[in-house]
Amino acid sequence: MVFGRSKRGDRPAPAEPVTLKILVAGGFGVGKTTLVGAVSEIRPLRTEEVLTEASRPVDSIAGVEAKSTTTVAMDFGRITINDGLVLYLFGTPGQDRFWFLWDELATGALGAVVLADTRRLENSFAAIDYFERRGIPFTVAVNCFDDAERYPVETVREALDLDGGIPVLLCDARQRESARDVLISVVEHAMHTAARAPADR
Ligand SMILES: Nc1nc2c(ncn2[C@@H]2O[C@H](COP(=O)(O)OP(=O)(O)OP(=O)(O)O)[C@@H](O)[C@H]2O)c(=O)[nH]1
Ligand SMILES: [Mg+2]
Repeated sequence: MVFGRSKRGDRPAPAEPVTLKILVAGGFGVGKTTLVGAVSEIRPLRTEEVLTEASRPVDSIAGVEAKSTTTVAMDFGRITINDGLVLYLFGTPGQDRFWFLWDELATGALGAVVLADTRRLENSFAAIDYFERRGIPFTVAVNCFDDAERYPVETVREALDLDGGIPVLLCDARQRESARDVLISVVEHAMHTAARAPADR
């Protein structure tokens, strides 16, 4: 009996998905590790260390009293948005003393999420400044903690003195769908920014 080659062999090899690097940044204890963990389809890599008594005067955990650990290097996760697009997520450390790691983490990033907590909005300024200075497109996502007052996104935009073109969203970093929407917003915003760039020059 003669076996013919199946038709399957004639199919073009599936195209490799585009992979993009996205940073998940923001102030101390704002929910970066939580977001990466909620959305990642692989077991996220975490670099958590226990918060010590000595750090209490420096790193306020007001509003996140259940917090017992902090990220000391980075979080890493992955999410497939569709057949053609995979995002690699890099969560930054939130404590100021780990700023020296940010440049390394930001290398090659397409865009970033700046997570914000309306109870400590001022903690977002450093991350916003960082991305503005380097021209890295970012979305601001307010992580709506249960006992935090809710504000309309336009109020948050004003308080953070953000450009009209920067997306501002409300999210729940614990919810996969919500976190996914934030990441899609970053990708869309970065694409629009890249598309506009040649005309601006
Ligand atoms: N209620 C509520 N708690 C949250 C939410 N997101 C995070 N948390 C809690 O808040 C605390 C801080 O979350 P993390 O994800 O560790 O914050 P982080 O930004 O990674 O913190 P650092 O790495 O230390 O800067 C944890 O105890 C979480 O369980 C949220 O959306 N709602
Ligand atoms: Mg963390």
